[in-house]
Amino acid sequence: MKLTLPDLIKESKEVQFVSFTEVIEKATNLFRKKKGKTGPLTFSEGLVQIHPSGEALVIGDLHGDLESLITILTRSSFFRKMSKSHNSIMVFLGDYGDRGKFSVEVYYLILKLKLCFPEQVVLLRGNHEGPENLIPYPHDLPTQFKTKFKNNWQSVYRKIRELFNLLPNAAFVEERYLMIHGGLPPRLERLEDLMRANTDDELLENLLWNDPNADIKDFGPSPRGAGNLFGKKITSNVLKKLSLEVLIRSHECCEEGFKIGHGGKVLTLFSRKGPPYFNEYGAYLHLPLSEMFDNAKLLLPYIHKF
Ligand SMILES: [Mn+2]
Repeated sequence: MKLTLPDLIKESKEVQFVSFTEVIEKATNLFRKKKGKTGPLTFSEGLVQIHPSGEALVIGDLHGDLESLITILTRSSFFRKMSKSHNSIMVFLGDYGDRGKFSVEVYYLILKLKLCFPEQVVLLRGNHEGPENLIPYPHDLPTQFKTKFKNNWQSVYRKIRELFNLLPNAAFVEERYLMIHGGLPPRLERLEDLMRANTDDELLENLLWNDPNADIKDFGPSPRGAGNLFGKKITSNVLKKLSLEVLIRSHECCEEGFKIGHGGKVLTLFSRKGPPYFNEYGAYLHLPLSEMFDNAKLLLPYIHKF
């Protein structure tokens, strides 16, 4: 029998050590072997190419907010759309755990989605899925694992960290959008450069941690203590070099669930609500992939607040 969205939600709410471990192991195997063109996506080392046809659901930071994830999946009807058409895809922009109470459930749900629709789901790496030498603070995933899995927590934690290292760092839609969790490094000459982020600590840190800034012209240190701030000039230079039009990223809380910066060249999406943040809305993007939009302001009709 085919899994439905209500089944999947029920499973994620009931997740235990055995089912969680199993889903991590299966997803790890999938990430290890999945390379090349399958359906609407082409998977390369660290980078996913999205072909410009069909539609995408794009989701920003979730940080353990299971309720918002369920709201998005239910309202967008994308589970049904993906079951019906190969050209419907989902892109998650990273930061699935920490902060919210339901990190385990959120990881379970998104990994299970990936296993159900391996050719249609993209799970990008956020700074909360970052390398072991750059752990965000606060990182309460270990505490949540201890509470839920008791003495078994360490083995699950080891496994999920291994999986984090396999998540792609970036995705792009030909001639249109670059999708990453944080932001742009100052020098990026071609899309292929994104594939070496796993062997380049500085590049990876920039991709996962950077934020766009309206006041800074060029590039400068971030108050986060990791990554940098990048200005409008960097955005326009890098996008031009990559022949892309708009950067779609998450990583920052937005009062309205989204914000547009750098003259419409950067769209930030934030898809969770509740403490420790104070945003009134979360938002997601329902993106028609074949249409050409060269400015995030043109994407406004496709942004859904909840
Ligand atoms: Mn982040």
